[in-house]
Amino acid sequence: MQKQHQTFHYPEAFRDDSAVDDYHGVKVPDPYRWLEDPDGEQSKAYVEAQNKLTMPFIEKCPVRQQFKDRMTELYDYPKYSCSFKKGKRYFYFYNSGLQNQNVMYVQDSLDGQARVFLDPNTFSEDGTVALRGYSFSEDGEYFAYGLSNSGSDWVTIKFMKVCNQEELPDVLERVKFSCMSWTHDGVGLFYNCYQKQEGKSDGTETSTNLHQKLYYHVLGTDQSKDVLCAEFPDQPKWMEGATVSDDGQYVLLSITEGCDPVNRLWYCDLHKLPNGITDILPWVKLIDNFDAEYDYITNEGTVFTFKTNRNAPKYKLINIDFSDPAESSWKELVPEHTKDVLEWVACVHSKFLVLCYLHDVKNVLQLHELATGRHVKTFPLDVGSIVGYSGRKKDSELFYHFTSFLSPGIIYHYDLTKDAQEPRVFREVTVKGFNPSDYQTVQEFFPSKDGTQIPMFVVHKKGITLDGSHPAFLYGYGGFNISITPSYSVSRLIFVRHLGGILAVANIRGGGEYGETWHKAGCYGKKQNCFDDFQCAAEFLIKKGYSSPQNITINGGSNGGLLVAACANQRPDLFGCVIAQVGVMDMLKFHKFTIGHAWTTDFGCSDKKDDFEWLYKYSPLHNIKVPEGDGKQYPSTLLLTADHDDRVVPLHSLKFIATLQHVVGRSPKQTNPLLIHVDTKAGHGAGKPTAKVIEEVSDMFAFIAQCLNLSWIQ
Ligand code: X98
Repeated sequence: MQKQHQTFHYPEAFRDDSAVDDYHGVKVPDPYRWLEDPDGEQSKAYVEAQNKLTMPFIEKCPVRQQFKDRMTELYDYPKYSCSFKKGKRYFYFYNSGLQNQNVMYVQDSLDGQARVFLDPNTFSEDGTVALRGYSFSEDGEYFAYGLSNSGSDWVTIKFMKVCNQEELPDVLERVKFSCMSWTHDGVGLFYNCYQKQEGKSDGTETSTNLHQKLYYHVLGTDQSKDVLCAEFPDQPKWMEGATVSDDGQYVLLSITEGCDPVNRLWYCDLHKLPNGITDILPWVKLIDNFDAEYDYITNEGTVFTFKTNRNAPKYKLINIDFSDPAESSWKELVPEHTKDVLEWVACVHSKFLVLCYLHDVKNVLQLHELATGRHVKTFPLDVGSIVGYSGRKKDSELFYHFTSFLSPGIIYHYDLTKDAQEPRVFREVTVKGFNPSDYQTVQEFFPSKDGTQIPMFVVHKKGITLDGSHPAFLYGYGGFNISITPSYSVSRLIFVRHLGGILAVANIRGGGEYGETWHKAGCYGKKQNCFDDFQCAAEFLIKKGYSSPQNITINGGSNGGLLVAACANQRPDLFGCVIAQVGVMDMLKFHKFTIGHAWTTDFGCSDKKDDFEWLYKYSPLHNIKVPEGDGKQYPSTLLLTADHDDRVVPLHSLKFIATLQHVVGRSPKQTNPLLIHVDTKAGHGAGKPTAKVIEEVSDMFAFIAQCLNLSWIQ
């Protein structure tokens, strides 16, 4: 099959030459500023025109239907979450295979009959209403749950009586980035919301989210009667999550001012409120700076256990006695590991702690004693990730959910009352029609530009020849302390199985793979490290004979969309195809829209001169140029975004594509497509219905197959 060379007639986009911003004396044109208004007639027509060009291109790719059919077939396997106990009942999530949303089931015992408890599929025809957060009252008799529409971050909280699944009249609106924590008396719960803003709030707006507040809602009352418990009028960016302690006596307030793993830690002793919760709480400011993270684990009386990165970038456990809170009196319960990152900790069966570590991007699960921190046992685990856990202080059992590139999922059950026993496989799923033993996962380490060793997982068919002929799908994220651990992806495995591909996942800097030092090595003025790491990943794949430049697709979403767009600008010669999903593209303006201000902790902010200088150097929108050299062109590019993405608003992708098509798309040597698809009734990704997930991955891999000239291998 010959590669199609096609001339594209990109939609006309008006260039407003009068739109120019001044950053510290530097004039920066912003000709597509009008695209920042999602409701403008011009913007709407522009989106429509782009979709009209993109969708026929994708739909005519011969691989599109084959991919979709195979995806529909292979994705149709049962998916379970860990079971968890609330009050006297057990609950779990289940998806029979292709249901748009996971269904919550209830059982009276682990082997009792399961009944549907909450089925979000009944909330909309097309599956676009999704469950976003939930919380049971301490006795398990009341259930609060958040619903979000079309993928937006906005949430409506509703309530249900558990015994008869009776819907209660309480409704909480204007909720976003919210905690949900009940007081143990079952009277009500803490949650967060924002003041009413001008205009719409359905997730298609771009207005900034400032002045988040903490409220207490008393069950059975109107939201207008909710008690304001914390607000920070002088600190518009502060956000605050409340957690009621395991013993019900305290409420802990974790205050953040962005996405960094640091927080203030205030608390209130609920026993010292003679009239209950009626006003702003009398907070005790235990930690009143943003120097480190303090994550509440549990407490025994006034002795509180926290996971912290205070002087410990790989995290450790400490005890702070609230009756003697001076830092000099803090006790180290489990010291920082020399190499492994302590990712999360849970208290279980009164006296134990479950510690989950990340060891070279693979999870390790351990049991320790709460009283001493002593290591009791390490749970047997294959190479992969723990993607689910349940088991609280008052439970005598725990469940954990394991997955990896080639294992769709195993849920283990461990009964702590029977300590001689090993965890048993509680549920194991297999995917019919896909034999994992035909494939292998290798963890490679390659040097980046500055010599730093970067890990990368590579998944491929066993026995392939490393002759550079294979198409590679290289994924990365590189930011916000987020670690990209092994995961099972049907669409990527179809790429490996039916398009002869190699899957590569690079654990570049900016993530949390080796703790806070690794994260910070990809922040602010060091953001270029992320791009260097990713480009070196591609060069390594080429050097080792896995692939070759024209056969490499790079993919990332959100901060990873920024990553792949910046890399395409910097090294267009290194990649054949770029798929940037919901990316941050305008690094000079991201802080102005919705929750963008919270990302200055990784990116910095163009309001500051130093920050402006490094942001301007790599901002995808501001660094688009025609690749130098005869016949050299920009990789085939597909941007994906959606109308209800209020995390990374679509204007980032729209301004980027307008500039790309204007600067590069008009060059006669540019025959590779430069396209965008703007989905409707979809957001940043959370809660996306299965039907939309299948459409999206089919579009992506059809585009790759078309642009890289790949044919379907039966
Ligand atoms: C966010 O922007 C996360 C947004 N966000 C939350 C919640 N709390 C937050 C508190 C402070 C700052 C941001 C917060 O979602 C939250 C709380 C309770 C329940 C649910 C949510 N993130 C970054 C992001 O989306 C990185 C990952 C999280 N980005 C998009 C970074 C650049 C592109």
